[in-house]
Amino acid sequence: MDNKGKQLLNGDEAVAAAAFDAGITLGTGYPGTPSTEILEEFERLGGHAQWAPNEKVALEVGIGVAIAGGRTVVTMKHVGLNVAADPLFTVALMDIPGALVIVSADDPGMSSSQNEQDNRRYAVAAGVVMLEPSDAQEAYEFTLRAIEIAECWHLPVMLRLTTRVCHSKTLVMREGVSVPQSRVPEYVRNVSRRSMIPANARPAHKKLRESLAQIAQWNERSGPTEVIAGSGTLGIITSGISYQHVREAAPEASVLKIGMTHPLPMETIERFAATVDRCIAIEEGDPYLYEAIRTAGIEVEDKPSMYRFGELNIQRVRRIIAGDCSTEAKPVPGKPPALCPGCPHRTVFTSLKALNCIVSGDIGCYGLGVLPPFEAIDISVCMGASIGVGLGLRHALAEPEAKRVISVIGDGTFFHSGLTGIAEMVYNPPKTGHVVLLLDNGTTAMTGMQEHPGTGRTLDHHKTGKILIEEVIKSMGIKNVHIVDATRDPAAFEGLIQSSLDKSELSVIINRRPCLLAVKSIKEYEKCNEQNN
Ligand SMILES: Cc1ncc(C[n+]2csc(CCOP(=O)(O)OP(=O)(O)O)c2C)c(N)n1
Ligand code: SF4
Repeated sequence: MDNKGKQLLNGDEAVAAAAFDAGITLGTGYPGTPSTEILEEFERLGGHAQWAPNEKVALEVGIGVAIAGGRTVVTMKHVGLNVAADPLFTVALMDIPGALVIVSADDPGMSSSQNEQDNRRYAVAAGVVMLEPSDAQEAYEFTLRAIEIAECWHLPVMLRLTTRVCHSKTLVMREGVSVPQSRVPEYVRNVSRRSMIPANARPAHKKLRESLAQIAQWNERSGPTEVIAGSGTLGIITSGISYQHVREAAPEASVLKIGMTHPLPMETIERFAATVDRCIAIEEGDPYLYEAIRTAGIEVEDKPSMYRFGELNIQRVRRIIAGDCSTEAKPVPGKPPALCPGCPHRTVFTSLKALNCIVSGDIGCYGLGVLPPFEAIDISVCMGASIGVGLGLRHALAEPEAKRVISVIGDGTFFHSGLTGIAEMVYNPPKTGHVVLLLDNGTTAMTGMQEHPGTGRTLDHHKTGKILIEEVIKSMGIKNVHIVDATRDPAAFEGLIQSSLDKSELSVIINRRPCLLAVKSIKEYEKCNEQNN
């Protein structure tokens, strides 16, 4: 396939194209809006991509590839980096000869996330280089640059995208195979830089700080920083998608666009600030640039605090420049999200509501059970939390209330981070026992029907090892394991839930019925796999 020339791509597709053009050895990650399409597109282009059970495992696999000298891109949404944070902080200290590019797709405005965290903070906290593209062309170029930087410094590089960059299309000039192909992966032993016991990690930390100081100097001289000369009265320091809004909102302003946001090119910033009468940092989310610049003793204005929340747009940038803190017009309310008609989760929430359960919920389509008409979920924190939170409630509440507590988790989320919740349940069982309701709809529906270790199919839907949820749960020591389909017999389902709640034992009820929107594709994949056997 011709991979040169101009193409209309969104940011996710552009990262995938760059990964393909750079001959990435393996793309790995975990689905999560707005990052999911990167690996799907990479695979569609002909790259080798796979879904890991969660982001931590994805990053660990990526570390292995890069230690072997290969090139890898590891993709996740912003909250996924919380899951992967443990290996992230340590791999930053290591010497990794291959290219490890970690894509964090942040979601300012929370269009499909449970929080609005700004992962630029992770780059600083972990000491990882970060590049921030402002459109799809830069998403392409910065992916290639991230590979170069990673291989030059033997360090991981983070690529921070945000929703608008991920999902907005611009023309992208693809270079074809532009970065020299990485060396053929081979294992070269370097224990002191790869085995992070304290004796090795102490000097490694010093080495990392030295490297970051050198990279900051490189960023001053050759980094992806752009100055757009304009008026001497107004200067704007910006990065990522905010740059596009700034150019439209204030075409007359002088602009400093920073492509590498960690480590920052502070001397360049100081020189720029000195050329303008008024200098403002305009950025989505946290006042990351503002705080760093002020800490360096450079005069710069922050956006008013009301603009810390949600995405920026041209109108909001105009208001920031004007210092306008009046109440903003409310966006036209869209159609509220809802479970599809015929969704297997529907009957479940009708029953839980009728039984007056205290529901410790989780993240997935079934999270919509919190909204009318069900209003059946009491708590949801993050992926996998339903079981631990439910157990905590059971430990703390008096018996009659404790026996109303049920944890509800999906099959995808179970493999992501529910397994350790079951381990906790068996290891530290509450006096009243506990009931977990596992909604097995045969897919990761919420993020667009991705495969997971329980489906028995790989990212490209080919047959692979399949983990049977019930067998795992039984082998972990749960005796009461039931497999049901609530839609077929809602009354029997309700009866089973109630009798399980009444017992002071541990029970897992697996409600197995495929996601209505996935049934057709699942049948086709299975048929195809059977024919190929
Ligand atoms: C740490 C983290 N990674 C990824 C996501 C994105 N995400 C939201 S729900 C979900 C999985 C849902 O799958 P499942 O539990 O099977 O429920 P379903 O949507 O199929 O009902 C994912 C991956 C997230 N919210 N948090
Ligand atoms: S996509 Fe599937 S799981 Fe999600 S609401 Fe629709 S039918 Fe239910």
